[in-house]
Amino acid sequence: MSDFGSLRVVALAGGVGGAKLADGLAQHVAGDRLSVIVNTADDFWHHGLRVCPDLDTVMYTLAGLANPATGWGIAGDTTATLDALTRLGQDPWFLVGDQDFATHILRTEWLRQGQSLTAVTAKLASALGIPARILPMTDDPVATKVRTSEGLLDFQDYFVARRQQDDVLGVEFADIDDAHVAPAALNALRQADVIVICPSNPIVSIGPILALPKIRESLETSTAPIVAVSPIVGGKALKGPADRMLATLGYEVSAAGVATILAGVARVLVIDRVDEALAPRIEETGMRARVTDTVMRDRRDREQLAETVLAAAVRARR
Ligand code: FO1
Repeated sequence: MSDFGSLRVVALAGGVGGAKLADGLAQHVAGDRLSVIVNTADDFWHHGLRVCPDLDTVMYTLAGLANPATGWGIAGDTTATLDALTRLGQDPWFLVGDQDFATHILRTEWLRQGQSLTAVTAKLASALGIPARILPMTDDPVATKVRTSEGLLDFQDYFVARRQQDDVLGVEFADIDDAHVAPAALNALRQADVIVICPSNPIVSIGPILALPKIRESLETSTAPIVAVSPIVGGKALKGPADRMLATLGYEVSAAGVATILAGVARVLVIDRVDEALAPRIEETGMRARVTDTVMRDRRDREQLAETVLAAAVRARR
C-alpha cells in the first residue's frame, strides 16, 4: 500500500476501462476506503435473469477473475449452458459463461426477495473476497436507449447484437427521472477525499451516472478534487464505440472533446502523452491537464496510472 492508503477514494466507472483503473486504485487505497460507483444503465433482463454487465466487469476485475481477452466475463469460463440453450432453439447472441450464469441466478433470486441491488452487489463482492466497495449508481431500473436510423434500440441490442454498427444519433436514459441515487453511492461521494472519473465511455458509461441529479449536484459542490482520465487516446477509443459515438453526436473526437463534456465536473483531465499538444485547449475549459501514459496493458500500468491520478488529485487539493 502506498502513500494514498488512508485516502477515501471514490471512482466512477463503466465497464472494461473503468474496471482496469479501479484495479489500479485498489493497489493503492486500503480496503473499503475505495468505493467504485458503477453505471447500471446497461443492465437488462436476459432469459429471466438480471444481468448487470458493468457491475460484473468491475467485480470480476477486482476479484482477479476477469477474462483478459475480452475484459468482461470470467477467465476460463465454459459455455455448456449457452450450448444447451442454443440446442433448445435460442439465439446465443449474448455470450454468458457457465460461472457467469451463477452470478446472474443469485442476483435475480436476491432481487426477487426484495433486496436492493446495492445489498446484492455487496454480498456477491464479499463472497469473491473483494475489499473495495462496488456501488451501483442507483437501485432503481434505468435503461440506456440508443437512437439510430433503425429506431430507438435497447443498449445491448445496439452494443452486442448489432455490434455497434449503427450511427448513434442520440442517447436516452429511460426512467432516469424516477431513479434515485443509491444511498450508499451518495454517502461515499459525500465522504470522499478524492473522486476519480475513470476512462469509460463519457456518453453511455459516465453519462448515466452524471445524469442522476443528486450525483451531479454532489460532484459540482464537492470540495474533494475530481480527476478524470480521457478514454480517447490519439483520436481513438481504446475499446468500444466511444470515438464513433462522439463523432455522430457532434463532439470533437479527442481528449479535448472529452474535456468539453467533463468541464464543470472534473478539475483535472489526465491525457495520454500522444495528446500532449491538446493540453492548452483542455486548460481553456478551466480544467488542468496532466500528461502521462494512460494505456493500461497490464496490472503494473493500472497501478502506475492510478498513482499519477491520485498524485494529481492530492496536488489539486492544495
Ligand atoms: N460484450 C460483447 O461484446 N459480447 C457479448 O457477448 C457480451 C456478453 C457479456 C456477458 C456478461 C457481461 O457481464 C458482459 C458481456 N459483454 C459482452 C460486455 C457488455 O455487454 C458491454 O461491454 C457493456 O455493457 C458495455 O460496458
